[in-house]
Amino acid sequence: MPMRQRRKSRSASPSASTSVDALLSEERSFPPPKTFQARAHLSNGEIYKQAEKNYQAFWARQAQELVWSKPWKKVLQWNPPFAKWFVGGKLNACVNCVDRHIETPLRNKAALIWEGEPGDHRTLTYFDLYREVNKLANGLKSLGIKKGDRVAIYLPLVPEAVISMLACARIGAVHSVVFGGFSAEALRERINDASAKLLITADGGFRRGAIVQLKNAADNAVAGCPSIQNVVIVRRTNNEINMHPVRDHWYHDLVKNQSGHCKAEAMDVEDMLFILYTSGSTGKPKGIMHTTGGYLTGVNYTTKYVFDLKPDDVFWCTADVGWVTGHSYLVYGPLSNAATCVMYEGSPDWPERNRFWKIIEKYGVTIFYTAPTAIRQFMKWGTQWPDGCELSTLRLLGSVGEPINPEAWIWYHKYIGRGKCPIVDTWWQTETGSILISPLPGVTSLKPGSATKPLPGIEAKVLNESGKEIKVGGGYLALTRPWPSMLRGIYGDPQRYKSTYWNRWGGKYYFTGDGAKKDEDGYYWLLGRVDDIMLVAGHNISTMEVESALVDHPSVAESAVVGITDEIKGQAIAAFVTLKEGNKPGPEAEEDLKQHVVTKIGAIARPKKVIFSNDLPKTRSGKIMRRLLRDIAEGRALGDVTTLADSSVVAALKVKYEEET
Ligand code: 6R9
Repeated sequence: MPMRQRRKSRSASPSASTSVDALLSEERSFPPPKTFQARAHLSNGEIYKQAEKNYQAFWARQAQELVWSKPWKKVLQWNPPFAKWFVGGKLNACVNCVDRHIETPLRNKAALIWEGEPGDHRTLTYFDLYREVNKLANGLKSLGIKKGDRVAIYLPLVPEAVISMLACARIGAVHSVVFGGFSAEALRERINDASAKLLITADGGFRRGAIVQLKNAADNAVAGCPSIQNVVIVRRTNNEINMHPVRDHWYHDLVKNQSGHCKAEAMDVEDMLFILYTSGSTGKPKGIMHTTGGYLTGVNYTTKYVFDLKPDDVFWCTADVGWVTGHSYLVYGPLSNAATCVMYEGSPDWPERNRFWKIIEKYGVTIFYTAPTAIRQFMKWGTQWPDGCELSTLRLLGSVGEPINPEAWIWYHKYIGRGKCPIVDTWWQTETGSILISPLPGVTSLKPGSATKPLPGIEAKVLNESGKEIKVGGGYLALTRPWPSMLRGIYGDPQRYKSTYWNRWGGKYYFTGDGAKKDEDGYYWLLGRVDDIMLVAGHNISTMEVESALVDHPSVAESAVVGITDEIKGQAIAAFVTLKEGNKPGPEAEEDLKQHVVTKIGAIARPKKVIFSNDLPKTRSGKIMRRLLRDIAEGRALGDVTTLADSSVVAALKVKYEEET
């Protein structure tokens, strides 16, 4: 069993602590706006009842929304913890995302509206996408790629990233996308784990006006990857690169003379569609496997109903394709629904801090899906940036990746949604494939900070250590029956699949690793990873609750809270805090913040230390690495920092911490 889980199981289940109750009593409820509801796909709770009547029949109805080349025989074969959905069926993911639309008037609809960081711009219609994908699929075949082969993709956020994923899917190759911000070492480890035969990369990518040398990193990685036979390079930045005479091929040369038609493989429903590595905070990255039919059913269904997607929407999910959010809500979910997707290559503050709002204004974005870490960054920069932009096209906002603290929720609602857009706070994981806990925007009354309820078809429960359900109160979040887009395992390691997700309750339920609390209305409040629960003088306090209290203070932009060993209390609280621009750190500010937490939560949650810092260590997908903060706060040597977005942040923080304490 991995370290972090052993550590987790030592602490008792997170119980209802005063702070969440305080939050709940303060919270306001936001029913769906009447005008939104009037047009929504779903405007009452009927679908929940239908799904509960027979969940397998419900999922079968969702699967029927896809095109199948052969119908399935059996909806579910459940041999815990191994599930097969829509057994016997055949389909192709690329056909579902592209071909089926070009046989209709959707042929000329914009599929991807892409903007590069320097301001260049491309729009690909569904037909354009079809043509590009087919050419590349033929190109990959010409390099010997066949059904079942693994192809690694290491690209900036350019249309070729989407085209590459779909081209793999078309010929039945399994893609493994590695985020372009990862190092050569991280890329090498992932290529080798999957024994990928081919790598698709680029000369470089743009980030804050500079060129990220992707090809250099790829060369360094591939030097240690015996399985790679060919490397295909997209020309993006035009910087000089080394071309290996046999191994390397320019993308544009490869596709130049290929036919624009390539037969799509009829894939078995349970054939692998992709592997995606998720790092977690310790241990070797896990190659999460998703298969074709179940995954596509999950993302197709959730994109339509969670985002209330309509034919005229302009949908912008800001995630990179290197994360599961990019896979599910930039590629497979929206394209299988024939959506128009906005895609932006670069940084939100380039050349100015209003770049996102300018993009929304320019393309008339109607649905905007981003992460709390970005929202808190926008809060820190101030409202003058969105204020100057035309955001009136927006009709729905989404959040994913972390619990969104009520303060950030309200800010997002007020300054981006201008008070009229529902917010869907969507809880899910790389492992779950698609959104599982989320409001339905035309149905659910929202409570800021709560992901609300499991979607129709999903059964999630809050359990205690021994597997007993907690109807009202806190515990472990478990998924208590299979769902179509669930992971099918960890690549090459079935044992780790069992021990990581299925050991806690004797193989019966899937353990999410997250703590959650259910309130009297049956709403779920995600409390973060279970190893982020502190035990202070015998009370369970979630780091997220203290962070919420801190961010609630007008001077605070962001905070990360960790438990540190304390002789008297068992654990005490250390708070790392980033102040909004124009606020001064110092002993007075420290005392003020401690007092604020006492007022919001109670004396039990008073931080022992407040450490001011301009940056917090985050993974490249924006999640705060609390493990590293604990190392700093407890004076230990720093552990693995390879998945950090900026590793200098921790080193600087460590020095500062040691000076101050
Ligand atoms: C999609 C994604 C999964 C972990 C998950 C949880 C946290 C994601 C959340 C949320 C509270 C939300 N998480 N969404 N916590 N509210 N709306 O982020 O996948 O990168 O695998 O992370 O992220 O802790 O277990 P992944």
